[in-house]
Amino acid sequence: MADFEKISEMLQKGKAKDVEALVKEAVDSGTAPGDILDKGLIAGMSVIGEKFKKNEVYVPEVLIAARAMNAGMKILEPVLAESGVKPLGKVAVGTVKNDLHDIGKNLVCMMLKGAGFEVMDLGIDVAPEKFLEAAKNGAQVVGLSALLTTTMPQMKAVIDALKEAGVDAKVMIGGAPVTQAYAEEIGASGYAPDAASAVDEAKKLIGAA
Ligand code: B1M
Repeated sequence: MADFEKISEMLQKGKAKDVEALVKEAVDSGTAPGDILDKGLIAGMSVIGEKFKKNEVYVPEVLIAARAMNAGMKILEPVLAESGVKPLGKVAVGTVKNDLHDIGKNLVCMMLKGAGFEVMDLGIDVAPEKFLEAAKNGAQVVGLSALLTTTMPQMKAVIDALKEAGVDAKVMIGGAPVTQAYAEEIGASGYAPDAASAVDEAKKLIGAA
């Protein structure tokens, strides 16, 4: 029987090597990969997400936990692909055009992956056409990050591009200067103030909350 608690605990402590070894052990012992993901890795990352929301842990701890998550995922991903476990949904995330800030965006990607989403990381300085393309390629949620007041209007440009093309994807926005009021003003489907809330919001937007 795999020790899910231990996987979760080591992930929260950011012990990448231990997580990798425990996941390998669990896979080798024939544990269902979906269980290793849900009860071990995702369970651990959820605890980190909740603590991050409450300011009980900070960005460095989240990054270290995410690195441990990635170490486990490296072992688990091929097994999951073979076993046909479906991701929760597909989200494309990027920092908007003319904006080069990516620390928050990376955290959002890690948390979404940690929650079981398939994440297309579009990078920084992403033009509206690239977000549109991602939505056409199956992203149910398009996630936009902006850190500059001068680049926030790019979020509206993405929403307009999606509308014009008649593509029905939800748009979730976030970033230090972004607010719920701004999301409402530009017609975004959702807003999240931090990376852990981005998971809740994405789940809500695809009807999985
Ligand atoms: Co820049 N910068 N910066 N910068 N920078 C800010 C944003 C600024 C507030 C600093 C300041 O003046 N006090 C200011 C913006 C002012 C404004 O517009 N109101 C600023 C400026 C002016 C600039 C330049 C213009 C400076 C210059 O060159 N004169 C320039 C612009 C470059 C460009 O983008 N074109 C610039 C450059 C840079 C660096 C390259 C040096 C570096 C970025 C490095 C990198 O990202 N790889 C940088 C940094 C590090 C910052 C600060 C210090 C920190 C940003 C950060 O990473 N925070 C920032 C000051 C600050 O915010 N205190 C500042 C940590 C991160 C975890 O938080 O990104 O907010 P954040 O993400 C959070 C939430 O917002 C949310 O979740 C995350 C985790 O909880 N979130 C989402 C983010 N995206 C989300 C998406 C979602 C949901 C939630 O859904 C999709």
